[in-house]
Amino acid sequence: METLKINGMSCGHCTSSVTKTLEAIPGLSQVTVNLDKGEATFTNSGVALEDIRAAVSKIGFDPGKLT
Ligand SMILES: [Cu+2]
Repeated sequence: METLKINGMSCGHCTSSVTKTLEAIPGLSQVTVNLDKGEATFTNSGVALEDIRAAVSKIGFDPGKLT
């Protein structure tokens, strides 16, 4: 599992947007987004971090570092 910080989520709609966006990326699975922690966790089979960060930015959130 990898964990990515995601800044800017403020409610359940935000978490579901991020969840759907990450689930739509081929290669990511078991996506869980935690609003309180501001984090997304997922299993990544070979997707470049920059591609994941770009997808999150595109829908208006600020992706941080992998932790
Ligand atoms: Cu929201």
